[in-house]
Amino acid sequence: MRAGVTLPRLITIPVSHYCEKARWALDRALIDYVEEGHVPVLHWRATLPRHTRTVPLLVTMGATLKSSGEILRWCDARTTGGKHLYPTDPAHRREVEELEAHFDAKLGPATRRWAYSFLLPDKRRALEVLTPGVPPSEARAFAEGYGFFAKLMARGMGLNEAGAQRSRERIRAIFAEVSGRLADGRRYLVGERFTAADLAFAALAIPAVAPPSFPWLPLFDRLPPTLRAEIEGFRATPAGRFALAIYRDERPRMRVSLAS
Ligand SMILES: N[C@@H](CCC(=O)N[C@@H](CS)C(=O)NCC(=O)O)C(=O)O
Repeated sequence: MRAGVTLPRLITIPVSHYCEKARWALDRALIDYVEEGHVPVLHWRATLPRHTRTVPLLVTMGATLKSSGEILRWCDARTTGGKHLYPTDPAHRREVEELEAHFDAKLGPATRRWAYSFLLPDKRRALEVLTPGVPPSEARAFAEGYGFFAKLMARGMGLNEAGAQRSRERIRAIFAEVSGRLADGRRYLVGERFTAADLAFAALAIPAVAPPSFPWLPLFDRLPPTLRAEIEGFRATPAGRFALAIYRDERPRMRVSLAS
C-alpha cells in the first residue's frame, strides 16, 4: 500500500455471495482495497447513512457504488490486459448483462434463503459462518442478541418452510437453464471467454455448491447430512459442476485476509 493513498473500502457481510461476487471482480482486476466486514443487521450502521441497506458497497474517492453489478462495471473500467468481464461485441455484451441481471435477481435470493433455512436455526453454526472478519464488538453483540437478530433476518427474507421450498425449486430451475446452455459443450456461458455471466453464476451459486476453497463456509464433511445431500444433488448437475470448476479455475487468490 502506498502512503497517502486512500484505498477503496469494500463494505460487506463477509460470507455474502453478492459480496464475494464484488470481491472476486476486485481481485481479478488487481485493485487494492480494504474490506470492512459486518454481521447482518448491524451492517445497516454502514449502509443506511449512504441511503441503501444492502451490501456490498464500494466506497471510493469519487463515489459510492451500491450493488455488485455497479462494482463489476467499475472494476471493468479499470481492467487491463484483455481480462474484461463485459465483451466489446454488442450482442455478446447484451447477453452477458441479461444473464448477470437474471442471476442477481433470481438466483442470489434463492440460494440465500435456501441456505439460511438450514443456518439460522443453528446458532453455533450461524456464528461460525457470520462472525469471521467482523469487528469483535459486533461478533459479541450478534452472539448475545442472536434470537433478536435471527428473527429480524428471517422476517426480512420471508424465511419459512414454504419459502425455502420455493427457493429450492427456483435454484433447480435456474441450474436446469444453465445446464441446458452448457449442453453443447461450451466452456463459458457466453462466447469464448470468461465473462461477468460466469462470475455472477459461480458466485451466486456458492451456497448451493459450497466450493471447497470458499473460506467462510464450514468444511463440507462438517455440514449436517440433510444439507450435504442437497449440496451433493446440486453439485452433480452440469451447472453445479460448472460453478465449481469456474470457481476453482477463474477465482484468483483472495487478496483480503479474514482478520477482523
Ligand atoms: N442486487 C444487490 C443485492 C445485494 C444483497 O441482497 N445483499 C444482501 C447480502 S447477501 C444484503 O445486504 N442483505 C441485507 C439487507 O437486505 O438488509 C447486489 O447485487 O449487490
